[in-house]
Amino acid sequence: TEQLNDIQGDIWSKGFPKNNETYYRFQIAPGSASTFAHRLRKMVTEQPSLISNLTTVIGDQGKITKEKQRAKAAGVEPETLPMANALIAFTFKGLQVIGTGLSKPGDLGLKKILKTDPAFSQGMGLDSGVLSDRTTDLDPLFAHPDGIHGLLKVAGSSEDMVGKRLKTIQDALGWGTVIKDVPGGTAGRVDGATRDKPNRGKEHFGFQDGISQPLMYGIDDTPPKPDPGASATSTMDTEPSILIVTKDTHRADSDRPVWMHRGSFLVLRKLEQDVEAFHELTKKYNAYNCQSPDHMGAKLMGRWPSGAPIALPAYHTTDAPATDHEEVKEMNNFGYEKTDGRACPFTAHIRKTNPRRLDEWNSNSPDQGLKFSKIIRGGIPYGPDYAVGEAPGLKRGLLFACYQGCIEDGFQHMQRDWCNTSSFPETGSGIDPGIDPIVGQVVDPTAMKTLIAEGTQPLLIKPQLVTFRGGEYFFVPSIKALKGALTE
Ligand code: N7H
Repeated sequence: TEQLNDIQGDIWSKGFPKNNETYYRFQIAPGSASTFAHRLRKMVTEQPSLISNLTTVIGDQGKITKEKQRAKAAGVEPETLPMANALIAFTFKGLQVIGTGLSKPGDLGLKKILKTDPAFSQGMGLDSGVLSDRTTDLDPLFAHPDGIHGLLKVAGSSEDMVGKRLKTIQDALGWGTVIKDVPGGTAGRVDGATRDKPNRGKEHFGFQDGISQPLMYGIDDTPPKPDPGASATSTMDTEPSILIVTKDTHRADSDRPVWMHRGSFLVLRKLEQDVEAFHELTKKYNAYNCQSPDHMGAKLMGRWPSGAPIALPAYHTTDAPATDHEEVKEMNNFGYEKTDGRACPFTAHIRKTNPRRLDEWNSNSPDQGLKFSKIIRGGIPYGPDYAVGEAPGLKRGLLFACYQGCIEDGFQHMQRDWCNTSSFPETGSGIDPGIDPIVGQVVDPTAMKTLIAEGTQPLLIKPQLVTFRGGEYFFVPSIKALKGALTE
């Protein structure tokens, strides 16, 4: 319980009723670092419910489950319970500013962080070369030369609940004087919302999202951790230290200050989706051994729009998404044969980002990413739904957010070495499978190729389906650090 009370709740808010969400980016005003620290400590100590922890989020989930049961028994639609959860996170720049306001400057151990967490320390902008990210036409709030110091991520059951919680926290921290919106015209915010029924839970390409998440020993309903040397039973089972910073870590060179324990790194990316291009592409299904546009879409994604994995042929292809816990668990209980790309292409988005090869996962495979490249995803769509013949200029996409215990092993490894790398995963035939058709980013657009079916030509993805519009790396400290190391 002590641990759950100390970890910020949004990190593991599976099932939270997230209808709306805002990402508010702020700077600490010049000369205000110590006032900021004082206000933050006071807020977290005196109003502990404003920044959620895992216990509060799990409690909220319990209330929702009860409401669903009540509604089911009464044969009515469940009511949307008014709720919000908020998280606070900082960039490395933000930590540097906070460090100047502490009673003993230098205590944050920033030099150790620089060494252990280089991607976080330099920020996503300077990581663009590594990630093959474009650097033009970015959301100005991410591209501001003075950068971002902090982030408030607020999710809730309605726009109103989110707005109120954000305003309460902003005021407690000294909005306008102590903290300032990152300049850029939209009050520092970028907002997302789940799509309306019948597309609720689906992202803009029309696929159910949020199905597959790693399961943490001791926190999730997982089988007990196997004895040392014994094999794990599922590629979804995960050591908490892969997702949350703890004192035990697999990285021999890790030298993080103790205040970072029970925190996690948050990767935020605004990813624009070209829905029309996706539909145009899947019309070419005939040339790629697919039976229909839907079938080709499923091959690109690795799941049907319902969320059913195409690697499990017994599964239905209907549009009814998995709803209960057991169904979702079943949809994740599968693996891929190492050299077989027939049922599911090697480059399908969910195979590129989670190769699910238990044999190698349990061994000392040279790609240790199979074990350590895990992320908890918590994104939300933004922008209006796509409509055929719509006015030009409308933009939409995914506010992609993920948590991990180390950015180099988590998101960065996944994006660079898996999604953007044509030779991954190994096919056994000597043929490169290609780039992740959904989220792959490449500098040379003619390289944006992906192999859907053996015996066919690689498919050229043009235009790119998902375009990077800016993002940042953050650290989400423990509640204890918010009350102590970061604010004393
Ligand atoms: Fe992906 N999509 O909605 O089309 N993703 N993703 N993602 N993604 C997944 O299994 C999508 C992105 C992962 O365990 C599903 O929950 C879109 C990035 C991982 O089997 C769908 C974008 C990265 C998984 C999408 C986007 C990842 C996953 C299936 C951008 C990391 C779990 C639903 C606009 C670099 C894989 C599900 C597993 C699943 C979509 C981005 C990673 C439908 C549209 C940038 C690890």
